[in-house]
Amino acid sequence: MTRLTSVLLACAALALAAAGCGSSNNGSGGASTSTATSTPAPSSSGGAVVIKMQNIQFDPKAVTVKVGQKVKWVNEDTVAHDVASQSGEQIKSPTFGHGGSFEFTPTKAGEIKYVCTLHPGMDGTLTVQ
Ligand SMILES: [Cu+2]
Repeated sequence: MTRLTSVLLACAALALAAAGCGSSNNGSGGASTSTATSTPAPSSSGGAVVIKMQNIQFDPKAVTVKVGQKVKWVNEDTVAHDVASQSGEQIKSPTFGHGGSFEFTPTKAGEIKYVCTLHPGMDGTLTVQ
């Protein structure tokens, strides 16, 4: 009896917890304690857009972002790089080495052409919409 009772109580508690937690309009049960707020995509999914610095190149070389959307350059080379705009909104990062990164958030629409000042030919374009 008591065991059955406690099982029932546990079920009720779980049901209450589930209902209280996160079922707004789909009561499909399933004890999904999902913390579905992770963003696995490295490119763009609302968060920062990542541009790799790899093999003395920006990858991807041309990126389109929205105003206010963060852009993050990540140095995956063994040599140091920087980010400096040549036209459009001003960007000037310090020089940073392997594993380092630099973030920039555009505040207005337009095209930004930028380079790594250390490596001729290492350039990219940021289109801000
Ligand atoms: Cu460079």
